[in-house]
Amino acid sequence: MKLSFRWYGESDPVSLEYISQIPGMRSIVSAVYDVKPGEVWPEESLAKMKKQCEDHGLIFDVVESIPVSEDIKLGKENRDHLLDVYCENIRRCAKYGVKCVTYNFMPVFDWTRTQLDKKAPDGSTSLVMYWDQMKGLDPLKDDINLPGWDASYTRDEIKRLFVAYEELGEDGLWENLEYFLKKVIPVAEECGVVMAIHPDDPPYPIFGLPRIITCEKNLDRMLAIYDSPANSLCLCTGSLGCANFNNIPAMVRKYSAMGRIGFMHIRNVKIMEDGSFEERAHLSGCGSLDMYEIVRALVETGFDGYVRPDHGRMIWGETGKPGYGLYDRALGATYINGLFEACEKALKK
Ligand SMILES: [Mn+2]
Repeated sequence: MKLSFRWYGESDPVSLEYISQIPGMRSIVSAVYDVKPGEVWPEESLAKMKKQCEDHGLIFDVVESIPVSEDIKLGKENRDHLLDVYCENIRRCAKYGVKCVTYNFMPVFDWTRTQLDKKAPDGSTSLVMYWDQMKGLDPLKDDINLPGWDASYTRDEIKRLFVAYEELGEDGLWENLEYFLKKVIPVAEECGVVMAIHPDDPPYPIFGLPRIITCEKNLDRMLAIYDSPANSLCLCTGSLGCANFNNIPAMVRKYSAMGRIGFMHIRNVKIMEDGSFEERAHLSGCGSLDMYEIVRALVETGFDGYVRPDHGRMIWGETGKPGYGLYDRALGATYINGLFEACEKALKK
């Protein structure tokens, strides 16, 4: 496996120097943040990112994400233009050494939490989603201001999007994903890039918006649309794992054996009795997921793709971007290294 770490560019309070000090760290996962979604990424930005990483002994070879415009997801008339831009961005990333591009196909917003700094008894804070804080909220009536929601939308725009997705429904979203894949994957194949779709977070409908990258049956369907190693998964254990119906070690084993996992996001999550969930420390004992079984599944199937610790808690007084502090993600990386070393040595015996 290739150990990686997400970095938000020069505005990230976590420096490349600090990231490079994490044992075994190899790759930087980043994106171009200085243009709007739907625009072509300047080559200078990619060249600069590559150089900055190299200066710290790191490799910039994973992009997270090239965002997919709502108009592509909705199948609007201008999608062909937006897809041309999308493909051009894949080509440009490849030119600067990128091997894996992550994206998602979630309508309107990327992820849903009700609080970003929920304090645990030990004083650490993390992201949580509690159903009792979601109940009664209606995006068509209320001014919803949940963390993770794109604040650039006006209330009217949000309402229009909700209506458009209601009309589109799950079937329509599948059709538009198919259209996207059939345009994009051949380009990725041509330039040696693996496209890795991130599952919906959480993996079930929120406020009636359709969600399709949610479970084994749907992942099978997504991979079958375009049968190529370039059409792969970013298997996020925490996103799929906040629903009890997903058996994460079994899914990891299956898709890794198929050679269809380009990127692993490894983190732990605790599912509560009512389906609410809390992001927890990476250690198996801290959440609902068995991290040892997840890593064993990867090792035993010969996984050689990218791995990164995903969201961490805020600990030791650190402040910064919720989920993306240095300390707890570095602890996660070290734990992941330990699991891999143990599983690899056990396999050789
Ligand atoms: Mn993730």
